[in-house]
Amino acid sequence: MERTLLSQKIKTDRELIATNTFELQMAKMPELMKRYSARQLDKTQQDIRYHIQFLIEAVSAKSPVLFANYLLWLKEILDNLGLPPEDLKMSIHYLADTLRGLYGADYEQDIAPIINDGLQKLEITEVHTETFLKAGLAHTELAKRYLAALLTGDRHQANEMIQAAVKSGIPIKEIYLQVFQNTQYEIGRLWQIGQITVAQEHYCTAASQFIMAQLYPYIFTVPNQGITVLATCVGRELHEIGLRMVTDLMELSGLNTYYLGANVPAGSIISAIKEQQADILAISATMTFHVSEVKALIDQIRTTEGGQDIKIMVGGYPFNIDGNLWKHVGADGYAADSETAVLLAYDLAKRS
Ligand code: B12
Repeated sequence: MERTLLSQKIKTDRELIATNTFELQMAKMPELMKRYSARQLDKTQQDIRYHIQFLIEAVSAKSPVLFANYLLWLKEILDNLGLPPEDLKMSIHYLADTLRGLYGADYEQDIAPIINDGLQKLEITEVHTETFLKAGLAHTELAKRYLAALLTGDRHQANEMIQAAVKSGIPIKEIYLQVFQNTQYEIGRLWQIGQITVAQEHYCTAASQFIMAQLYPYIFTVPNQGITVLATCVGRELHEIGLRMVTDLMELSGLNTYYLGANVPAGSIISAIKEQQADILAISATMTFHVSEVKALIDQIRTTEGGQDIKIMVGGYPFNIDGNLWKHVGADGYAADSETAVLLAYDLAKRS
């Protein structure tokens, strides 16, 4: 079976696969019923669904690194919850058994190499995500003070720090990348290792969006070069700040942007491209399980009247894990961050 078809088949079968895997794990590891609370058993089932979602994307894109990165991320979370990595490994083994039983030769050819690579990485890799606010990086001290203010619930102080930094001459671009982006990554790390709550993450994220908006008088001052970039997150993607940073720095460089944010249906994106006469479409995805939606959206645009000419750039977490993923989704280019995204947009505009 062709690998796109195989990944679609796994998608269709995912509830069956999740149930069979969970039942197999409980049958082979009956002590889990005693060792785990009802909530942990529930989470184990939920995790199996996640394993399948990430695996589907890795199979479709022929990208072992997407699955291995997910396993290492989950290992770190489980470590911090005091759960042994052995449980995760066994869960992946039972998932493999279930998939082998369902797909036979297709399993051996297209799924086994990805699962085996992930298991091997789990075996040999010590995971300990380091702080994103490393000493020696530009503006780390400011980023640390900014995050400390947010974590104590003082967004006014955090806002004042940023306003003062801009007035002291620190370029907006540097504040975006070294302060906002790095503190968002650090917040993610702190959540992942159980040091902050979801509520704290939500507070900090909302506060940073508000503080970024206070900088708009500086951002919307640059003469427009007549190139329009329509920017959107794909499908059910909720992470929108990365894309917002991309469009803000584009505005600052003279590009005209039309930012749609998170959770936009494909039909609306396609009509907005026409209405805005966009030259470039920028698509963002953070969750790996949205990569196939990026591909489906690009396929749909390319088969829509007038959709062949628009240049399409992509970015976000999974594209940073696998540097070739942008080709798989059919984009014209990819950039790792908002600074290089601006350069890419000008480059794509020249090519159109
Ligand atoms: C804030 C946040 C949220 C918020 C988002 C709110 C919002 N309004 O955006 C909420 C609470 C909704 C959320 C939800 C979830 N989140 Co979250 N979230 C984050 C967090 C802490 C910060 C995201 C962020 O703002 N990053 C800062 C921006 C600037 O960085 P960026 O996105 O990478 O963008 C840069 C580049 O990638 C690039 N770029 C981005 N887009 C584009 C587009 C183009 C065209 C180009 C060229 C470049 C480009 O340029 C950007 C700027 O330089 C991250 C941590 C992290 N490492 O990012 C976790 C994180 C992404 N979340 C994570 C998870 C697991 C989830 C949930 C599944 C949690 C849950 N159990 O519900 C859900 C999934 C929601 C969904 N369906 O989309 C994990 C993902 C792990 C993984 N292995 O995939 C992370 C990494 C946290 C962690 N360390 O564990 N989250």
